[in-house]
Amino acid sequence: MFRLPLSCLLILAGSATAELPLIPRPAKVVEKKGTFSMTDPGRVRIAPFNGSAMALQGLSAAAGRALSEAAQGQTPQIVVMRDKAAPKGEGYRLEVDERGALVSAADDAGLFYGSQSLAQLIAASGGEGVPFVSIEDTPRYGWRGYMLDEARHFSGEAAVKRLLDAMARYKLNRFHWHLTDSAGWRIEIKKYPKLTTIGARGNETDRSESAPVQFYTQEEIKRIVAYAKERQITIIPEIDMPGHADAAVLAYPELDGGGMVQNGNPQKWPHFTFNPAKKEVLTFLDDVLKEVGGLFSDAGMIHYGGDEVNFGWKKWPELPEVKELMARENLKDNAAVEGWFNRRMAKSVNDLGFKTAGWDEIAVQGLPKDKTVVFWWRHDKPAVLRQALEAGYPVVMCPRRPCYFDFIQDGSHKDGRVWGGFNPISDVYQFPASLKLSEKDEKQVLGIQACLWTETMKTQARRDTMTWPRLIALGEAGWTPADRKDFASFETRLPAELKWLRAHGIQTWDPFAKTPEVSDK
Ligand code: TNX
Repeated sequence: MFRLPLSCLLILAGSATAELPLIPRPAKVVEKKGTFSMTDPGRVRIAPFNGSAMALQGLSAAAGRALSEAAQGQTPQIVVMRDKAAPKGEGYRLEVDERGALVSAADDAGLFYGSQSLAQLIAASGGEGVPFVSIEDTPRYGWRGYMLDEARHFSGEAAVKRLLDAMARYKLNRFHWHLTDSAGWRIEIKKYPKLTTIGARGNETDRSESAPVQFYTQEEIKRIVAYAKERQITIIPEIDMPGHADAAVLAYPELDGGGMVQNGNPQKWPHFTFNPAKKEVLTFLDDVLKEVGGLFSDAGMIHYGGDEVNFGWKKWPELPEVKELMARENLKDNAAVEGWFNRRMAKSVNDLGFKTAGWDEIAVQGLPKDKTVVFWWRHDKPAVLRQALEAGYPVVMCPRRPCYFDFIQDGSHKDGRVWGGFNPISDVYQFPASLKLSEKDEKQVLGIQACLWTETMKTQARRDTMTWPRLIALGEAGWTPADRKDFASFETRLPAELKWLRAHGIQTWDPFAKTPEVSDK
């Protein structure tokens, strides 16, 4: 199909030895004798897709020079093409032989990931030529995610874009954006300007009047969503309700669910809910969801939180609106009110054309199975996961252990959570083997996700070093089939990635050199 000029440099190498420098490790690899090197002018032919510019850029960066599109009649050395017969569902085939490299895939993500793998091989070849190889690769899970809490401490556009670049490199495809919480409201809502003029002021560690407001304008959000899409990453926005609501209540005190804003200061859990029964609250949330839906129209779902309410805040029945609701709907207690609120807001989300995503508390609220996604986070409650699966919900698994990256990653670290243990990179890598999921369970598991909660993370350096390199391990755990995972092999491929991260302005903790932890204390 494509031929190389005779001038093409071919080096016949001995039998392949070291493992290919690919992270995540592909599903199937057959190495062959020989290597291929690009010759000038390094012509490529890339099928048009959303991300083809990124693919060309990635290959050029790997080759260390600008590669150019082959004109008609010219023979390309790299071809990236659509092929219905190639692996489906984000998969790709990559063949490298004496003619050059051929990436074929059935969808955009596959074309992108195949190009990424080739770029990694070219970059690592260091002028020695890319080994002849035949790769067939498809991901284990369709959901390979990372959640960033921007409410407690704000990262901002530049850091988020760097993060998205790195996520794409490790074939992570879902960015769960925790945009609201008690410490700050970080998304502009045109209808309610005080959410950002007041609600976006300060953060978890600075509540002073002089603290800056930090939030994303709708223009910035659109830009970031498009940036992610080019990298095959879907962004799922989270607007947390009915709890974690103090920033919104600070801006609009009439939304208060029980006197939790005191002296202008939001209180901590459990004093942090919207009034779940007040008409103005429901209208407000409907309006917010409408604007959010418009900004994230490709997200497929809106995450509405739902966490940490009923088991903490007991004063709802004292609110007149809740009293009236309980009488009208025959709701006997707090939990029943929470259920009513969940169903009411899920309907709004569904009516906007989105599925409802929520933390695992929502699994008992009687929401429709086909329109709801449950995020299992309470690692100490395996029964909750079981029950969500048995009820038929699709599940994203992000249990605190080992998926919460506000937990420390090394025994020598002091700043960060520990709960019957911590989250070393090896545990992240092995996840979810310890859960012993059946084949039937696996069908309902959408995938896995890491979550970075930022209460204790004031600086980008700390957020980076809590995230990396564990997120690389999560990437491989989410992509590579269970029988191809091998931590020892992963460790041999990791050092090159620490270098890549640093070269791209991202700090990382070094598990080999055991660099000191970056603490904000
Ligand atoms: C629990 S996870 C929370 C977050 C905290 C986190 C700290 C979840 C659904 N709620 O609000 O930041 O623990 O680890």
